[in-house]
Amino acid sequence: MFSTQAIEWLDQQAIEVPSWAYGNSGTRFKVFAQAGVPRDPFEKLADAAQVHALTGLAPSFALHIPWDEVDDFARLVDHAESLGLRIGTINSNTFQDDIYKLGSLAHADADVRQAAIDHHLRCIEVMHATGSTDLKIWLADGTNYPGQDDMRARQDRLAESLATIYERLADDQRLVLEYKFFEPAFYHTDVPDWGTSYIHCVELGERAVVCLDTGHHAPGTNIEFIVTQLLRLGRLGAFDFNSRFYADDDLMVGAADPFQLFRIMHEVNRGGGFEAGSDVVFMLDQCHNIEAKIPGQIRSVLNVQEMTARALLIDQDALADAQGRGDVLGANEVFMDAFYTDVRTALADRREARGLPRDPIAAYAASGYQAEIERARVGGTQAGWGA
Ligand code: LRH
Ligand code: MN
Repeated sequence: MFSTQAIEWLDQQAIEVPSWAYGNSGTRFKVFAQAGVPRDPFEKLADAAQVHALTGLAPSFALHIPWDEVDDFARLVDHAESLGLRIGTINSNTFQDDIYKLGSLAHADADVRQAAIDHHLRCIEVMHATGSTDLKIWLADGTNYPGQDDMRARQDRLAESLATIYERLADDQRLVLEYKFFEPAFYHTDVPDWGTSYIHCVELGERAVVCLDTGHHAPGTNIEFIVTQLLRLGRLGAFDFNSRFYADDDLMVGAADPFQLFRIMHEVNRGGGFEAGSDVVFMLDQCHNIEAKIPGQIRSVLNVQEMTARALLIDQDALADAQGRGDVLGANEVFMDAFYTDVRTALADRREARGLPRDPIAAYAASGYQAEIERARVGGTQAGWGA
C-alpha cells in the first residue's frame, strides 16, 4: 500500500506531546479533576512515555513555564531520557500574572514589558538546561474595546520586546511565534494571524518562525493554504495540532475534521515538510477536559499518523497530470481516493512489524497503568493550569 518513502516517513514520524494535556483542564465553567492525574512534570513525563511506548510516535515532550518549573532540570532531563523521551519546545506564559491584564510584551508600561522579557530570558535559561532549541511564544496581548489602546504603538512595542528576546537566543535556538485571532482578547489581538506573525519573524531574523495552531483561525479559514504559503516562505516552524467545532476548543486533532487534517498533511508533503532536514515541529496542543488523558493522547497521535498516511497515498503523478490538463473532477477524484482509503490495518501491520501493539488503545487498557497511577497518586496537588 505505501511507497518505501512513505514507510520511511511514517516510521520516523515524531509528534511532540504537551505537558499540559496530562494535567486537569476545562473551561471557565468547570475543570473536572480526574483520578491519577500527575502532580509534577516527572509524573507527566511518565504518562507521556506510555504514549510513545505504545505508538512509537511521540518521542518528545513540550514544557510550559512556569507550569513545569522544577528545581533541577538536569534531573528532569535524566528522567525523560530514562523513559526514552527528550524535552522539546519550551512554551512561555505571560497570560496568567495580574500585571499582564493589559498586555505583556506589547504593554504600554515599560516595567511590565521588562517583566515579560525577563520571563522569556528565564525560558531561554531553561532551554539551555534542557537542551531545547525552540522557544514558543503565544501572547494573550490585545484589547477588548475599540480605543482602549493604540494598536500601532502596541505593534512597535511588541517588535522591540521580541527583538530583545531574539538577540538573547543561542545560534541553534529558534523563536516560534504563535498567532490566534481572538481570546482572551475580544476586540483585537496583537498577533492575530499568520501574516502578523510572519512580518514580526522576518523583522527578527532567520531563526524566527511561525507556529500554526489549528484552533486559532476564524471559521471558514483555509488553513492548509496558510501551510502552503508558510512552507513556501520557509517560515513554518511548528504546528499546534488540535481540532474544534466552534472556537479554540482544543479537542483531539482529527476528531472534529479529519478531512481538514488530511488536506493539511497533503500540503505539508507538497511543501517538503516530511523530508529529511525539514525543521517543522509537529506538536499537539490539546486539553482532555472530560476524556481519559493518556488514551486521548494515544488516539491523537494515531489520528495524525493516519491522515499523514492517507495523504502520502495520493498518486502525485496522476494528480499533477489531471491538474495540468485542467481536469477538475479528475484531480479531485485522485485526491479523494486517497482520503477514502482505509489505512488502519496497514498501519497496525506496520506497528506489529516494529514490535509495537497493533491496537495501542487496547494495549494501554490492558497494561494496568491507569489503575496503578490512580492507586499511587493520592495526595499532593494535581497538575492543572487553572482553566
Ligand atoms: C493558546 C495556546 C498556546 C498555549 C496554550 C496552552 O490558546 O494555544 O499555544 O500556550 O494554548
Ligand atoms: Mn497553541
